[in-house]
Amino acid sequence: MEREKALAIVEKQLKKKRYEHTVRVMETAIALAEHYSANVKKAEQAAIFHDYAKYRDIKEMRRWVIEEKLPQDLLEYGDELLHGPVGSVMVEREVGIKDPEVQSAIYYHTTGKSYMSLLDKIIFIADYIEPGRSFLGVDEVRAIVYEDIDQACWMAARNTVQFLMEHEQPVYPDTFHLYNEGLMIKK
Ligand code: DGI
Ligand code: FE
Ligand code: FE
Ligand code: FE
Repeated sequence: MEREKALAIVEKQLKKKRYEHTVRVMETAIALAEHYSANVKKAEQAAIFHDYAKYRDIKEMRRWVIEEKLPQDLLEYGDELLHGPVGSVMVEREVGIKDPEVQSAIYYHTTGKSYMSLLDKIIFIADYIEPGRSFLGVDEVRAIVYEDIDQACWMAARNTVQFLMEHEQPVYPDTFHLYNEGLMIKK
């Protein structure tokens, strides 16, 4: 699908601020894909659609989780986690995007997971470091992402776990798995 056509489709789904975020995630993901020799067109498409479901009705998303037989524990960790997994199915049903690599990157962009593909990592970290983000510690991640994308993803997971725990929010197991994986590789 043409970039302009894809952007026009998501623009209808998103508020202005979120659409602008999406364009920055796209630019960041393309730069990372070029740097790491990933599939640039898939990175572009996954980035454009990563937040496709962000503003869908929560009840509707919960229904998709049940009817599409997504992991039912998604219903217990806070509604912010729904838009990735549900979005990965919605883009197939509503837009016709049927590409397991692209859909996986959309699926895991919020939580990450262990054993991410290169495309999963690019979308996960592009969403975290795009220039509009100001998370505590994000500059440290930006400084390393072109040298070591695994370390960058690990730092993002660590920062997110820390943030969620400080606010006594539940941490989804996939996010912990990404955090633990980084420590085990570093031995
Ligand atoms: O959709 P975006 O705002 O662009 O970014 P995102 O998809 O990374 O979503 C960020 C939100 O997700 C933020 O409110 C924190 C939340 N989040 C990320 N990881 C976890 C999480 N929430 C829970 N409960 N558990 C997690 O592991
Ligand atoms: Fe998101
Ligand atoms: Fe994120
Ligand atoms: Fe996003």
